[in-house]
Amino acid sequence: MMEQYVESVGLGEILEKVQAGERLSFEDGVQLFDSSEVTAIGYLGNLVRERLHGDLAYFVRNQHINYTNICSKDCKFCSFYAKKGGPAAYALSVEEIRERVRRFAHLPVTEIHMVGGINPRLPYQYYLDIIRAIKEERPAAVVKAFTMIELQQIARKAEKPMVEIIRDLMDAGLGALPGGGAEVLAPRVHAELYKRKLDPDEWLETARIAHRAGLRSNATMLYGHIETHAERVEHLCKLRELQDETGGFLAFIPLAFDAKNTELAHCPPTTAVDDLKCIAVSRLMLDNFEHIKAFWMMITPPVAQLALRYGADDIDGTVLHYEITHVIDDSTEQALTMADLLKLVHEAGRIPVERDAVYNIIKRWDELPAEVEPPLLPVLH
Ligand code: V47
Repeated sequence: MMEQYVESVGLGEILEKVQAGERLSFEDGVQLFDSSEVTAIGYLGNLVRERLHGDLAYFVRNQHINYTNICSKDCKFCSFYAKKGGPAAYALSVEEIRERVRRFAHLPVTEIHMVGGINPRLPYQYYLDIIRAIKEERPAAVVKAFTMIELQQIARKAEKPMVEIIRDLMDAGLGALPGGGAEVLAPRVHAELYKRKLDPDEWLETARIAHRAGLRSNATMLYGHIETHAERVEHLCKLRELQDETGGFLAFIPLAFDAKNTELAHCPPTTAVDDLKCIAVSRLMLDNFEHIKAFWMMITPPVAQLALRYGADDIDGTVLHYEITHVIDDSTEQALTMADLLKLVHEAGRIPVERDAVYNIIKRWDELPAEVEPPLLPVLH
């Protein structure tokens, strides 16, 4: 039935490739994004998702820390960095970072996700000290910190080669890299939106060096602004190529653009159809990525729930304190308790699996518990 429907909407050849486990081409990716047949695209994404993960859906209990919002890069899509009329400038001291970790010491957090702006005043030692401080407060947690552009800044401050600072950071306790800063790996988008940051080749080269040094990372794509469908697919193909080479990527996360308080305020919000297509097409194109994450905070919990049937196998988790898009205006603030999260996953016909930052499995929730212990996790602020 479903197969006939997929063929009838012109996606028969792609279906055959997916069934045969064959790699999709650049043109296939563009055809998928150009199609409005989101149910057919989701069916295809789900075939791959279930082949890889069956009914499992992963989540993590994490805390986000943004160590500074001072940034010299002036990206047009960003509402987080301190600018006139925007949020007040700050840079957390090592002690303040310790405090932030201690604030949630009673909760079973296994991942600390830490990123910040490119703040030229922070010395090399600071980056090592903040990692060490977090590890002292939470020795068992994986510290997933610093995007490729931050690594470049850290290397500049250290006046050392990238590979050496990566080793220093790993010695201090860095366990993985988050996927931010990739934006859209296409020269036109780089020139128009984030020209002072790493260009696509530099981002990929930094990821290559990190992966070769044994540091695994995620990768993101910021969609829903000026990018074309072809540029999205270019982004996915570049990541797929690097993954063939290094195998260092853990998860891919499409990030829905939130235009509020940015220079691109005229961009309409992304739609559920586009959010679901991004999930499904990335699942289909990134045949060498194990995990596709639906970041519920950006696409809303209901759409993230559907994403678990469109290609996503991961829902990020009980994010504590997210500032990148929730700093000035709280109108989009959402809350998801641990009980909400388990219900959401279960209702989608999936089995919630708690994992750490590098996908070690912590606990499988085959049945929904009557009560969740330890306490329900609050989310955000
Ligand atoms: O690189 C910036 C994006 C990223 C906006 O690795 C925006 O598990 C939407 O990378 N609207 C940082 N997005 C966040 C990030 C991330 C998030 C969740 C999980 C993981 C992971 C990584 O946020 C930036 C940029 O691409 N961003 N401004 C905005 N207005």
